[in-house]
Amino acid sequence: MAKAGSSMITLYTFGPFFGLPDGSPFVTKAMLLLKLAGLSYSQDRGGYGKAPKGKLPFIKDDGVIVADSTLIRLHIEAKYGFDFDRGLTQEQKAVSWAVEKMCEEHLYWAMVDLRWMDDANFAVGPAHFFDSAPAPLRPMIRAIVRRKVRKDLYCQGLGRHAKGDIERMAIRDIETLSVLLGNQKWLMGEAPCGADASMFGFVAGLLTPEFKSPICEAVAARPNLVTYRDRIRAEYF
Ligand SMILES: N[C@@H](CCC(=O)N[C@@H](CS)C(=O)NCC(=O)O)C(=O)O
Repeated sequence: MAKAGSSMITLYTFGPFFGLPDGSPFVTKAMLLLKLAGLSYSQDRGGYGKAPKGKLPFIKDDGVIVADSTLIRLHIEAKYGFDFDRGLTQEQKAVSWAVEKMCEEHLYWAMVDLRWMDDANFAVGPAHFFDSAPAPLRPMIRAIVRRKVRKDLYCQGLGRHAKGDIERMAIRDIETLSVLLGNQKWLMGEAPCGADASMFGFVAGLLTPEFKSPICEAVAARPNLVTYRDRIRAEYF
């Protein structure tokens, strides 16, 4: 079992955007997983072009590459013996896994839709991901990537629905998070579990004031989600 502090871990990120630790909820999740496990890491913003699965995050840990935030979690658990869900009952583990995957496989796509497909949100948000590209090429790069994201949304399925329907379904996710969190500090009580890393990434990402959407308003209208974001941000970032 490797000891925390004995390894060199590099986390490949997009970089901080919109006042968030990273523009991506999955990268933010990986950061919080590493922090919760007490592992120090360095960040490298230059990894997207060599990402083994074409997505961020991925890590390099003593030369071993692990791509995907959930596989990073499993790697930390296996290599460092850190159990993110220690102390949880089987039922709590099952619920927290379901919550995490609701965020990542459903709410995420609603977040992509509101950030990328709404013209005003795109202009204040993802359009800036390409600010470092040469000015004459920027409009073309923005249009190409936006077209790819539209196609991803269509292939995933959520992008086939009307905007109002996407919003109604995403707000059900938000209600679920708020009800399950209740008055607790963390999703499953007094201590963080694995799903909190993911939930924080999405709650924080939806609370950024830049983006205008009923989905973001639904998060902002739930004080327990706002204080959850504030508390974790203050303690870990
Ligand atoms: N299942 C992956 C999802 C990661 C993901 O979707 N990353 C997005 C950013 S939020 C990405 O890198 N997208 C770039 C692309 O699709 O080209 C994980 O958990 O790490």
